[in-house]
Amino acid sequence: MTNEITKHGLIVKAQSGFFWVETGEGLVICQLRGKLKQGKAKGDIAALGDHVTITLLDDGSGALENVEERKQALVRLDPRPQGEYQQVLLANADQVVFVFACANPNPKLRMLDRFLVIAEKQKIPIVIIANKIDLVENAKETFGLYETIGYRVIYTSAKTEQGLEEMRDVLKNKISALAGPSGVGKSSLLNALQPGLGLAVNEISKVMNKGRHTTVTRQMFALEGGGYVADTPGWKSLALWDTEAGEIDAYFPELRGLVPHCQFSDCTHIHEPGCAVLAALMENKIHPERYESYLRLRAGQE
Ligand SMILES: Nc1nc2c(ncn2[C@@H]2O[C@H](COP(=O)(O)OP(=O)(O)OP(=O)(O)O)[C@@H](O)[C@H]2O)c(=O)[nH]1
Ligand SMILES: [Mg+2]
Ligand SMILES: [Zn+2]
Repeated sequence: MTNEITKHGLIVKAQSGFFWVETGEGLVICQLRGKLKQGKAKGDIAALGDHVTITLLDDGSGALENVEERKQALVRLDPRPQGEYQQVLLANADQVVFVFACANPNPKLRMLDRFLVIAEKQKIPIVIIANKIDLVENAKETFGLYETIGYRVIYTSAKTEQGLEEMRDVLKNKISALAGPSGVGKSSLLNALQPGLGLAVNEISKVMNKGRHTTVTRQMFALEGGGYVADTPGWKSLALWDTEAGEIDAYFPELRGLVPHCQFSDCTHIHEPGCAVLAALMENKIHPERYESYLRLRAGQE
């Protein structure tokens, strides 16, 4: 080869050792350069959302030369015979967007609280979408709680198109991981924002849900206004690995400010005297359901 051309890019799709890299001048399909594969990998060396350097090969494909350090990553632990392996669902997400429905299906707030803790631990900014507001009288009754804690909640209806401008605004020029239970309207919302987008996302997640041994495609989709959304199914199976009971309180925004005021530095906030969390609970400054979620996550349930 005479003069090698190197380019920077973003991995927008990953499947079976192939990486689709958006260079700004089109997509290049790449494979890992041999040197990157050396040693026993404990996790994905390259993944969806990674910023990379590639060299263009004569046949139009590319070699992945270097992977930039990740800002953070959504990671799932995969137990394998050779030892635990860290699968990267998405690297460098600017935010995670949790979609829940106000009704049909009823919002599973225990699940939302669990998702929130996982995202807090991974230090990924969070947006909550309360969809299907057309089905209830007052969506704030259910989701307003999360606003008081400090989370951004966007109230939407894919049906009446309420809240779509705000959603579009929040997604613009960012890489967003989208997650939420089945049937809450994720695809409908994306389709309402940009026709065809939700359908594309759905196709991928169907493939991913078939089982662990089928081909896994991870992909993010370009938004017309700039930015990407990536469907990240499988949050339900994202264990709170590597998390100790004693750190869970730090992932509840309304608890973490109180912890320094507890009498004991290793307070579990369950039974101790002089506990600032229990005091706040008594004064209705902490929502009992959130406290229940804290107890459950602490106990490793759910
Ligand atoms: N009334 C009402 N129905 C909605 C709304 N958004 C979606 N739906 C309906 O809810 C059902 C599920 O919507 P989907 O968009 O397929 O949900 P999803 O989250 O993509 O589900 P999965 O792909 O299974 O994860 C469909 O029948 C939609 O028409 C809404 O804002 N209001
Ligand atoms: Mg869908
Ligand atoms: Zn305490």
